[in-house]
Amino acid sequence: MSDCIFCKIVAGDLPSKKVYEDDQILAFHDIQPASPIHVLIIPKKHIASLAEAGDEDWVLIGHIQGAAAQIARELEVEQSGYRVVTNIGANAGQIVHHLHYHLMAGARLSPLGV
Ligand code: DGP
Repeated sequence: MSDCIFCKIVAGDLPSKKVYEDDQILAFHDIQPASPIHVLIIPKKHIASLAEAGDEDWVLIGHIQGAAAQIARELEVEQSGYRVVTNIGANAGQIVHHLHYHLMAGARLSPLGV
């Protein structure tokens, strides 16, 4: 999508601090980190959110989850713990409408909730 920030990052039209990349997904540091380590993991394919994912996307989404665990290992936060979360829609605070998983670590994270 031409007006999607994350599609522009995938295309290389916007810079990012890459952590991991393969033919299907990209991971990079969040520009506004909410924790000492805050990485975004996205599919290269434009999917607006988990709610818009189709049956054909589940393998890709599983791959993102696996990559999250691998990245956490490489960032050496596996032992201390980390969070992987995706926001869907307004109540969850989704701002960028390209599916992304936040990998957050490096400090004791606040509980999920309101
Ligand atoms: P969400 O609220 O779940 O839609 O989170 C979007 C995240 O994306 C937010 O933590 C800030 C981050 N973000 C927005 N624009 C950019 C950008 O251009 N580059 C990077 N690296 N992160 C961005």
